[in-house]
Amino acid sequence: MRIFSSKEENKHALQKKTHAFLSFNVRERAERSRMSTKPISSSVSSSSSLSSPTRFRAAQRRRRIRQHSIVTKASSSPSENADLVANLNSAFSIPSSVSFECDSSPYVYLTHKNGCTAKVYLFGANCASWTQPSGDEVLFVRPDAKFDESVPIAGGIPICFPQFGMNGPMSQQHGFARNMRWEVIGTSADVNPDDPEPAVMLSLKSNEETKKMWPHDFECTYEVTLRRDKLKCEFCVKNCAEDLKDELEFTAALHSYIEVVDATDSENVYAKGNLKGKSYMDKEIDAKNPPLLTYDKDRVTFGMKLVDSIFLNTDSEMLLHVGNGAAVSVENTAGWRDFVVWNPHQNMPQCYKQFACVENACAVKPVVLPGDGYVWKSEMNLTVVTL
Ligand code: TA6
Repeated sequence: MRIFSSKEENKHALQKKTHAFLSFNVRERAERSRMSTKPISSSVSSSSSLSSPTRFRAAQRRRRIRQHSIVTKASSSPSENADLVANLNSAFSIPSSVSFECDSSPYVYLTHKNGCTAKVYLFGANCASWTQPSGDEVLFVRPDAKFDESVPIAGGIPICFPQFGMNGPMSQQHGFARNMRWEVIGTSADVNPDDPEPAVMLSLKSNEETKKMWPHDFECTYEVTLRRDKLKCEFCVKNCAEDLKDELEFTAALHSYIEVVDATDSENVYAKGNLKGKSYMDKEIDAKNPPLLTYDKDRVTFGMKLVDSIFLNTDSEMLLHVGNGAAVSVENTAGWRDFVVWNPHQNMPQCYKQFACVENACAVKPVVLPGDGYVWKSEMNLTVVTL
């Protein structure tokens, strides 16, 4: 299923040393201020487009960031986790907006003034919960999910990188990013008290372990921002090779699990987009060599059989109607190309009625990223829409 693309085709999502990749600038500043316990001024880009220097400086003044660098160790003991959480709180917590806690595994808890919350585990940088002001959960975690860091968290928003499914050189389905502990490199909250927008930035850098599986120098950053009405997920990959010609090639996805009332209720639960006449790969027919077909409807329903489709080069938004008069908009605001829609049907009889995955992805054609500081940026926004 590997299809190679030229540099030219990926150009729109690649940028070099630009303000659109401020997560990396933040990281660099964090390294310079290592061990400082004082918050320092900085900025995180919230825009998918390039900012002019003036706009950039204005954004810097508006936002406050706490940053630092604390190296974390996967599968730590409960006391090590408790120490880590204490250190993370002293370095990164922001009263009423950002705190660190631990159940079986450490996570950051974001709270918006309007009552929304999000919970992002360091393991896999998985945003496993996003609640509305009403307390309603938007995401779904499977009943078989483990939080002991022995396997990827089965639910929430796992990050598939550096390959989606088996589309890449690795034997590990969906790559290793969802199966490693990420490092916290910064938190922020807007100083405007009416619109605090708490955010956390995490990083995963190549190391000995990743190089055994994928022999490349890279750094990923993932920034989750809790907006008044949106969950913004910005995933970036930097090629750390010195040579421009030393390209990174990867496939990736944000594998969003979204809760629905009853997936078998096809009148009220379905994924809708501008799909009619579009190309898609149907993994239900053949998971290893999915046929390339043309979709003849504008919606995907569930409940009859396994649904596992990759819609190629799609429009930027799909709506998942969840069955209670609301829909979740899954919007690609930068970088992604495809949408994956998945419901396991009887492969998961205990939970398939309760969720569907609608995923922003570069699932088929790999991103090709030159070396010498080039960065690929993607951004997904989830919004609950009342119909
Ligand atoms: O995104 C859909 C998919 O690739 C399916 O093919 C299915 O395997 C699913 O992901 C779940 O994968 P996982 O390894 O998390 O069980």
